[in-house]
Amino acid sequence: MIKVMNVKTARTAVAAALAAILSISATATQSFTLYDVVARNDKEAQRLADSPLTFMGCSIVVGANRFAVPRGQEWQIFTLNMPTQFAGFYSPEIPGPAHGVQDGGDYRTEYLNYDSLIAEYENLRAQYPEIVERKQIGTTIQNRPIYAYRIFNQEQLDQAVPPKSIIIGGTIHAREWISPATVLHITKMTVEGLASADNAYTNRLTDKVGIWVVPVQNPDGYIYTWTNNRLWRKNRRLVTGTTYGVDLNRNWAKGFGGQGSSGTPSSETYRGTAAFSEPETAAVRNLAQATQNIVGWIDFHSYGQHILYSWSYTTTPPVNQTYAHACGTSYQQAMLNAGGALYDVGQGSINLYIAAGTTKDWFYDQFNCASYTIELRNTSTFELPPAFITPTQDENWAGFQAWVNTLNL
Ligand code: 0X9
Ligand code: ZN
Repeated sequence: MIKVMNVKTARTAVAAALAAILSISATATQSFTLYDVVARNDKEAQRLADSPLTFMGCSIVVGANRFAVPRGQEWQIFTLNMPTQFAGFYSPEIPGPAHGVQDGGDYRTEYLNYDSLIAEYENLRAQYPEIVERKQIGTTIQNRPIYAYRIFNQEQLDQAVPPKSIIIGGTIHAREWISPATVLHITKMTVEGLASADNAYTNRLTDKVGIWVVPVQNPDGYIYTWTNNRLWRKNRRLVTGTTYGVDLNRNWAKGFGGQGSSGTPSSETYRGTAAFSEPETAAVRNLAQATQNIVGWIDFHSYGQHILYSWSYTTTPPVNQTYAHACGTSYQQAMLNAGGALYDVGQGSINLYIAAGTTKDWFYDQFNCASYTIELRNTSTFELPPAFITPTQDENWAGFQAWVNTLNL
């Protein structure tokens, strides 16, 4: 039985209508009809993965799969010619561009829009200029800057041997809003800790390793989830006539084109025309290639509560499995010790599904480093209720420190 992944969103006409509504009111809801579609064999499961429909689950299986179809476009389900069952209605809220910390929100209890997120990083940089540095690493399809922030200790600059580096990335998938929220918390706590605390973690950062943070790898997509379609996943490249988006987590060179990615532009897992065809993935690749001694990479996603190491593109185990599992387990155990949730630890292709062209396989392949995808809370939805922002941030802050302290440096 194959497990494949897919997901999709509303169509251009709906998006345009919503954009018109949004110019009048800040908050709007979208209307979807839910259907369970039964794939009777691997071929039908693959057809679902290649379809333009929005998949509500984590992995497409032979059996029932729940899809959200924009209201009025239910015909799309019936053209599949597979057994289907109506499963209700779904109306996610899209807050509109003005919402966020700029109107008094708190990143611990509310999701921040793109400008508010970047404002948090800029405030941190203004407050701690000797610890935080910004670099523009690229420009998106829609011409927005992509930023990386370097957290380092001045003492590192005096060392003869350049320090080692960790890179962490958020928001490669637009709708996974808990990702930037968690990356921001880890960044803030790290910077504040470096400025004032003295413990195993801050000592490691002082003596041995610096961190680069790319809070939003997919700014265009993230903004689109705030203005047009809460369930958008990909970037915003216009691929053909009315079809948008490349899945930025299928666009990396290791295993590019293989199982768990799609060559169909409308698919939620459309890989693009070539590895690094997208400016967003090329930007993070360029940062990595310009960085000395990469020892770790974490790409923060949701949902599912998994700590996943390579390989993703194949079920063959990685050579560094013992080490990758040990570092993952230290992250996991620290979360539990901090009163957090249980995340499983394992190989991505086995604990989740096979996915070719992902970030963590490229980082592992290039740098032989401790490389992970972390699927944050919860186990059922991309729309994690705001009440779970703080607990997710707290457990991952504990996990992240333990992980850094476990790395072979
Ligand atoms: O499919 C993805 O890109 C990731 N899951 S998500 O629901 N956030 O889209 C997982 C990629 C990690 N690796 C493996 N599945 N092996
Ligand atoms: Zn994701």
